[in-house]
Amino acid sequence: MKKKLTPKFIASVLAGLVMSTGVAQADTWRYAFEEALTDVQGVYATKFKEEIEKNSDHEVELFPYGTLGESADIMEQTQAGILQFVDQSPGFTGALIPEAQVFFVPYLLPAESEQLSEFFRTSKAINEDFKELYAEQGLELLKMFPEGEVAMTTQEPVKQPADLNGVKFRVMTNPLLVETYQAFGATPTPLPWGEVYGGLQTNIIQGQENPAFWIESTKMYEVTDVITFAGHSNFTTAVMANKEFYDGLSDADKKLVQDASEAAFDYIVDYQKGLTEASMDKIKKAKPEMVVNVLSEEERAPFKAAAAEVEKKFIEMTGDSGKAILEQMKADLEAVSK
Ligand code: 6CS
Repeated sequence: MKKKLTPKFIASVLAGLVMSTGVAQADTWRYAFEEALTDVQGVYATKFKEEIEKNSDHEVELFPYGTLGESADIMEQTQAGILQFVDQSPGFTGALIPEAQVFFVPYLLPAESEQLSEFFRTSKAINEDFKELYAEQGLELLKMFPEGEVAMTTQEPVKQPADLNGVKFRVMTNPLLVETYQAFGATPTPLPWGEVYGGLQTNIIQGQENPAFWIESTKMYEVTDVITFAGHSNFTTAVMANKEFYDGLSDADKKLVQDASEAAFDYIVDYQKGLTEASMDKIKKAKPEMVVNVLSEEERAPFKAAAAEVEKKFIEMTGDSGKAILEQMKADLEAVSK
């Protein structure tokens, strides 16, 4: 995970890829993601690969984080057709598709996991409206799925927004997350993933947010003292294909890709049962002095109040299109809450 991504290293990997296209079978599909093979995105990708290879002659080559660059790089490579599949989280897609920032309106998504997976499975906003927006960027959206409740990691306890005053808080590179953490009282600092551990270690930043499995697997707990669950967000990610590549597939291959995406979705929902608890247990074992706070309803109230302001900003940033997606999402959420 900590391999240095020098321009020379990236160039050599890309050169290798370009060269290999001449000799590799046209059927080898390349799929990059933002995490390690054993993290949630990697487990999803592995299941997708297994399904494709079990049901066809195609091969899927997986490129975890650290092999091809940052999230922005793998998106660029997919849009350019160097990669066929990419997993990029909306946290990084905001510049390309501003509406994808809707996932950062705090307290929008339900905390309850069955309800949440049902929402992703059935939502019109996710499965139809976002599909169109991604298509406009040359991307075939295959699946969006949740990766777990997001927790804040800091050096001091956070019980109220005022506790975040003066805290340089890393967020993924999207403008709405900056608004969210401003509304929460912090000083938001957008950074790509590769700069987070070092930034915390050297005190350039003092806080960040991520799901428990990621705080554990990337050893971020080593450079943090307090973990706070405020229930404000669930980490959402998205898997897509280069649209030109996808459109060029036979109907049978399109079905193969869709079926593999469905199977991987079901698998990853199941895989995540108990993952937050298991990850927190590992963190507490590795660092017994870690302070873990789950905010009460009363403590959450001022964070919830800030959500209205962020929602307003989202609509200002995205106009009618964003407003329509937000309304559709609320209707879809209402439908699964019954
Ligand atoms: O915070 C981030 O940047 C990273 N977090 C997760 C859970 N996955 C990938 C992403 O790069």
